[in-house]
Amino acid sequence: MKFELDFFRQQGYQVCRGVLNASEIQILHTLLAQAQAQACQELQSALELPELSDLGAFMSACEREPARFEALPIELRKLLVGHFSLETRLDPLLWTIPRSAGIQALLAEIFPGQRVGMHMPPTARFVLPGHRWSGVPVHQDISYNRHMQDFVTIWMPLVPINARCGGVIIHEGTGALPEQSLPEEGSPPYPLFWQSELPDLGYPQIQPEFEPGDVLLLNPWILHASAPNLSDYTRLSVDCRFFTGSSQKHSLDLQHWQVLEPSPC
Ligand SMILES: O=C(O)CCC(=O)C(=O)O
Repeated sequence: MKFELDFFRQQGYQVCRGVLNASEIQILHTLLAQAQAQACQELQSALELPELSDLGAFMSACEREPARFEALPIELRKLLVGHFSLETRLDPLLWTIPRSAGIQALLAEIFPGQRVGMHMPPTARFVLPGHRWSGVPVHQDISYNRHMQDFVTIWMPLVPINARCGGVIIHEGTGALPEQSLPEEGSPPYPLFWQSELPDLGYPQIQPEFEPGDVLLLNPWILHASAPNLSDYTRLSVDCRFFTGSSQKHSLDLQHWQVLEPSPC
């Protein structure tokens, strides 16, 4: 498999089609669909919700009274914003991604001749229909990932992504912007969990469509945000960060398939 990445180098993002094969997609989808069912049960029972559909009302109440959200255990807060548990993110089945021939071909094109690591653990997300609280506000990946110098995000959905089941909104033309300063904490809109939203600089916004197996490459500077899920099915996706050089957090060595301790500063 060979990829032409000139567009990525110029624009800071690119959609690559058919990177993961059907059996890789099946492994990842099964893992995350089971984990999502379990996460929903956990949320319903921990929050004592009669129905899962009461989750929206619970989150709206937290928006009116953020202290209520902040008082919850961190693992519960993460589930509420669509982050799978650490146990799921550490599942070796997620190594299907860096072991995939398609992903390896992409990495060889992005980092030619270089030794590549994957930040551990990868992020895996579920976005329940209409659950807007799982949406990451407009950001640059650099501001969430200061522990790696040279990295690329590979985002991949495990369900079809279209105008209703949204994936990622890209602010086209921002791939070479310098790092933007975050607005003062507390300035509106104040997210429940994420860093404050970067201001909209007026660039055109696009929302690519995907089939499972397609992936999105993002450089650390491009402005992007989650798109809402207006469909009637849950969005399942994984985002992995691959880097060269050292990392000050745990990573997966893609040559020896070992998890490495953080490098000293
Ligand atoms: O999956 C999402 O909704 C957001 C992903 C994202 O912003 C990222 O991977 O940097």
